[in-house]
Amino acid sequence: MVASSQTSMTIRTNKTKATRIPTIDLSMERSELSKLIVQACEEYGFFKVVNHGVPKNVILRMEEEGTEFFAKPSSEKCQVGPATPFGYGCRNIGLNGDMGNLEYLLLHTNPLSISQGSKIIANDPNKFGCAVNDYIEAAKEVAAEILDLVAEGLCVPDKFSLSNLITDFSSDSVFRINHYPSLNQKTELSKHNSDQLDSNNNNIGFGEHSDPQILTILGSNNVSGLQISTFNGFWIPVPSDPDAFFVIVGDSLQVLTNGRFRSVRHRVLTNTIVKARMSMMYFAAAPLNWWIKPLPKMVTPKNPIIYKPFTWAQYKEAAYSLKLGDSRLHLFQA
Ligand code: GA4
Repeated sequence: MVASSQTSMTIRTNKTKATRIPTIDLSMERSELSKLIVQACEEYGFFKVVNHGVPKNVILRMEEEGTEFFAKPSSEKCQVGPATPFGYGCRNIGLNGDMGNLEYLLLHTNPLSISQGSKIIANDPNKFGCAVNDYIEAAKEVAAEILDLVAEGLCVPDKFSLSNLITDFSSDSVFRINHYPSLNQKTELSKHNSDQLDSNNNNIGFGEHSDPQILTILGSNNVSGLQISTFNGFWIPVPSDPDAFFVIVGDSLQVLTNGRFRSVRHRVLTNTIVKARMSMMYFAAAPLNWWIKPLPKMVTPKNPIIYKPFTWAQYKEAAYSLKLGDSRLHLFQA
């Protein structure tokens, strides 16, 4: 395993490294689990979970709905867009000109938005809405369980202080389905636009960034493409596993742990895709007007507070005013 280096400046290279990413078996004994999760969050800000308990049919139904939607003609899909930020998006990411070789659906997780969105997204809105709600509920449970284990592992006195942020009915969590067409598929995407390449001629599906939220639960079909950056600047390709979830530490969890965990930069490369990659992500966030600040337990004379408190709405506004790959946390340094 690569030990994390605690240097404040990371020189990011384009070197990739075949490294086994941490895999956490959620059926293990609790005290052991919480230790392993804390260690994975510290070393990588990323891990894979197996035996998560989410029924296969919840995942398959969501995947089927995604496949059905993305197979529609472009003219129909575009009626659900543009994504500003919610709705159908094709190549455009966010509001400041970022682009990727993908199309996506971005939805707020509040049940009313899902039911309204379903009406314009799907031929059978009820079936689509149920699939999305079931997937979101399952992913939320996994995220809350992981946050409880994190709190235990960090010896935080209130075991629910992290999970409460994301389980509140007014949480601002979002759900996203990304569809990366195969490179040999002549799709609407590649007909009209040139591919997004970086300086190393990498075909960029989704550019390098960190997630602003607390935790992301990512599921995908059996097509790889995701890479994570180690804290000392290597890219690690993450082999796909449709039976697992991948957990991504977001900026907000970095703040809540006062920098003990760091959000992981990640990207999707579409260089070798022969079949379309589809990923489904639940971005667990706090309610808009709730404060994000280091947990008291994480602040000690040896580890003085490094972030100013901010509301989730303030952080989100900062994220949306910047480019995808920009770092944002420095704006909130104490
Ligand atoms: C990254 C994580 C989530 O996909 C997302 C993205 C959002 C968007 O696509 O609309 C952002 C991006 C994400 C971070 C910076 C801003 C906002 C695009 C962008 C340029 C939905 C999110 O919450 O932040």
